[in-house]
Amino acid sequence: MRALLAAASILALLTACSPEDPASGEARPDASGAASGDHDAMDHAAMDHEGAGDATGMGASAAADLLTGPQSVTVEADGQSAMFAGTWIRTPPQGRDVAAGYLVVRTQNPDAIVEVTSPDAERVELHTMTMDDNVMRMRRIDRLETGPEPVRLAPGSDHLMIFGLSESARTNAAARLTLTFESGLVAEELVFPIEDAMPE
Ligand SMILES: [Cu+2]
Repeated sequence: MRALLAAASILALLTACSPEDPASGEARPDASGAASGDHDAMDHAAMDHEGAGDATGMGASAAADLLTGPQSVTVEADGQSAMFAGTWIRTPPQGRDVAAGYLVVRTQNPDAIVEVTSPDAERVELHTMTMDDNVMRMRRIDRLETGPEPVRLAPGSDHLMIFGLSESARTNAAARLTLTFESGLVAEELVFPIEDAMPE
């Protein structure tokens, strides 16, 4: 029964997603994933791949520029500091509350993001994307390594998956995300504007 419901919801998602997403053909539903109950991985695969082409839009130097720009946020703790910039969440399709979030992050010392929470969402997961038989697939990861080299979460690549984005966040066009690092560093309630496309 559960599998049946999952399959039904995926069909609904794909149907809802296709009209406004010309790139739908690039990410096919994963039949084997449905059998294993991995429907979360597909739920958003059906909606996030539209941005896959954006991934080449910014090089490492541009990412570094963002971190030294006026919009960057620095959080410090014992023996560690982290810088954040370029935070944004893609506006979910009409009637949906699942959205992908992006940012550039750098930590002074090697570290990893291990948990993300939000007062504006039911839950947030760390996701990555891989090519598998020429099909983009998403899967959840437990940690996202960071270090002195800027790490960029971007469409078509690693991202934050936000489930149950609140109505008030959508009304305010911003959500607050709290990122916890393995070192114990916590970045409290970073502001992620909700945008239709990657901000300039
Ligand atoms: Cu995802």
